[in-house]
Amino acid sequence: MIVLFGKIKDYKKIKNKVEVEFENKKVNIVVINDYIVNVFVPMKDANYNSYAIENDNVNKMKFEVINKEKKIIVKTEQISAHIYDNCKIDFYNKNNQIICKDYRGKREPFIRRTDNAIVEEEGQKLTKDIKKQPVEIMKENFGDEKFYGLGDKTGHLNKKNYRYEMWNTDDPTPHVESFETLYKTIPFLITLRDQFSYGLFFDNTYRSFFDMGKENTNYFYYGAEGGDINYYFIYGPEVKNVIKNYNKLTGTTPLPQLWTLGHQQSRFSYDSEKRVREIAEKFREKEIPCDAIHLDIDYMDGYRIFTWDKKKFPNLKKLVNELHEDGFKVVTIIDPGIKKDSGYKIFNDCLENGYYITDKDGIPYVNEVWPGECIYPDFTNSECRNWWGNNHNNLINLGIDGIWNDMNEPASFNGPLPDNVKFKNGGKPILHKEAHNIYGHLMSKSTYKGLKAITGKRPFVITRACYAGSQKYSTVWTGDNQSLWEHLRMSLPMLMNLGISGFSFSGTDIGGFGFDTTPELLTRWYQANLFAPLYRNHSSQGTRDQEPWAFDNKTEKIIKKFIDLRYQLIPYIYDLIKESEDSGLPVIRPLFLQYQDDQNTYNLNDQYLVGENILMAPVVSQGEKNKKVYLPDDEWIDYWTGEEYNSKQFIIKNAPIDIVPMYIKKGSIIPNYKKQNFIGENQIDNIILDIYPGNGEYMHYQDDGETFNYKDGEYNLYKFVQKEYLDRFELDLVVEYQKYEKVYKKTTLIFNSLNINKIEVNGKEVEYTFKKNSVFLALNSIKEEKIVFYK
Ligand code: MIG
Repeated sequence: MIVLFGKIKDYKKIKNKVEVEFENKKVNIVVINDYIVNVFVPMKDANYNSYAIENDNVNKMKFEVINKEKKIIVKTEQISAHIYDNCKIDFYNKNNQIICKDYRGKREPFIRRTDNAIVEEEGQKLTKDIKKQPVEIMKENFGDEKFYGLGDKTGHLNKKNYRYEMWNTDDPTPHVESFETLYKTIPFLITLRDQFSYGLFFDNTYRSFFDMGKENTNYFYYGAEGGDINYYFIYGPEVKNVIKNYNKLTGTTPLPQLWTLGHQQSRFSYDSEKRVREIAEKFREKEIPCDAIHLDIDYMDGYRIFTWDKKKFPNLKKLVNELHEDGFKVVTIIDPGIKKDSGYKIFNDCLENGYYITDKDGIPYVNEVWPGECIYPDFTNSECRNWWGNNHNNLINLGIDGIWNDMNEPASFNGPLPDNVKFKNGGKPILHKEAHNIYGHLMSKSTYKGLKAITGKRPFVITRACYAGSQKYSTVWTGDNQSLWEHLRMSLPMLMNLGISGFSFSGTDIGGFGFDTTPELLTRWYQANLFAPLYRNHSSQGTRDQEPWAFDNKTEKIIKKFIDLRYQLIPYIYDLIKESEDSGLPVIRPLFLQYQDDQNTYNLNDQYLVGENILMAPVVSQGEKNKKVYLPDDEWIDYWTGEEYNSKQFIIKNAPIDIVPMYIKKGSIIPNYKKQNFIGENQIDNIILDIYPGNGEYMHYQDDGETFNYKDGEYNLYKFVQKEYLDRFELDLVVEYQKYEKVYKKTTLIFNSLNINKIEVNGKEVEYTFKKNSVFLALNSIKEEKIVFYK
């Protein structure tokens, strides 16, 4: 079906909405704020309820509607949408520059000159072209577009000239550049042009497609197999502003418990109490920090979710208790499939209450997953979601600290779920083809809410499948990567694109999941993902051991060095996640986010910024010992040597296996903790400020790292400001806000300069020491200090 809109006949302004009437169709242009306009054409459901956008974020807005000959202009303070016949819409900024233009021509795909039958007979994979979709939006390419976002799709940072498909898919073969689908649906595209940037959020849960100029370089388009034309145009001009506004729509990543930023160890599977104890003991014996151990599917009784195997784990409660005493948290996996077994309570409950999805005749739909034949809970049903959430009670009573959701694409071993499988969806039934891409989203939402209700703490949920907006409920990992250098390389653009697509809390399986890792690859992975908020080593059944000590002493020592460093820097990562919660900006950032005018950053796949202060350029190739590093427009200090570099240059950094190229922006103040074997090993009463002399400001956040009390104001905020003068540096430590009682008792300043003759604190000269290349100074708790470092 092709919508022929026809000519504009009339329009009506109703609150924030302009209803434009074309000859054949009514279209809603909704002004969300000065930067965001929603284009909604009801094709299926005029009263569409978004799964991604859950807050009622439409405030009353002032905007103009101008009726010109042949067009209607909807104009906010920042942008205007020009609406023409046939529902062609062009967006302009307030300087009247055209930002984004509907393509007026027809689709003209390139031709594949091939005989499909022969290709298939040879066993090669056919790349199928996308046919005309019932929902399709085409935009003109001006030529200067770079495309980012879309979550963790394979390939490079910049998606220009590539095409992807949104259909949550579990495909265990190695994820390579030619993959068009993966586990997640995050239909948010960021376009960066030479002078400005904008985002397009296509809120449609059907199988959908994004083509960034692959089939024809004159246009890009997105489309779906069903649903409505429903997209949000989000203007920058800064990419940061696009991201912030996208997060306003879909929600931000909430502040997690502090321990979740620690190192985590997983394996498919640690499948006995004995093995779990061995692993835990090894970490403590070797003093390699670790905060959590994950139990993969084999902890369960015949893969029945919410149960455990009494033979392999005769006293799980005791085990968890002991692990807690030793400073470990325990995370268990939960899959959606419920084993068809009349002696199994969860199955019976699900059946009795009708909490399952059905085939077209209303009979429970059955497919196979790990437990064998299974029924699938209907997460579109809120009662089912509550029930599901409550089921975690058992695990929480055992002391389980976090839940890892897997297989929720949903995956199935016996062919895909048919399109016509039915979901209740709160009285407005939908079919699988509409529900598929939100299955993981709703599962993790239900898990989050359940955990929150049961524990009162900030829930820790990890999910593999998700939809836009799942960041409110769950962290994500990128699924089954393999121990391949190619996958280490790809982990960086994946983390960066996830970050700018709303998912600040993410990670990849460190060391690689499938295939056997090598000492060098494992080490480089720990380095490259050093700041991935989810810092978890995981590997598949049948692969070689992959724990930090799985190889030789040298490898173990180097890995330990980096895990130690991670723990030192956790307060910096925590500050950044707080920023994610407040503004939506991610922890891991592509360089163009900060240096948008710098062309050298547009295709930088193997470097990232952590917030604004740390630049990482990990080695991601085997045997590489010299890394080309781009330093953008600021002055940078080599973290390892203290050498200073001027901006806007490429340098070669010598990076033997025990070094990851890491740079700190001049003027930075990086909060550190003392080394711990796990979060909370010692009461954290000492904050260490690692200071890189220059001009700069930093806000540091502190709270209990566990509860929601911070929402009631129980937190502390510190502001650190440093200024450089000819003869001195001045550092002001200020308590901006203080309602959390466990304030730091000690403050250690590391001033990274040797050029100091005298230090004064609040006008009084003080003693200090030199260590390596820095000055060390110990203070008590921060009240309001002015520290002057005389050159
Ligand atoms: O079919 O639970 O991505 O992390 O170890 C494989 C077993 C099922 C896939 C997950 C992986 C996990 C594995 N799971």
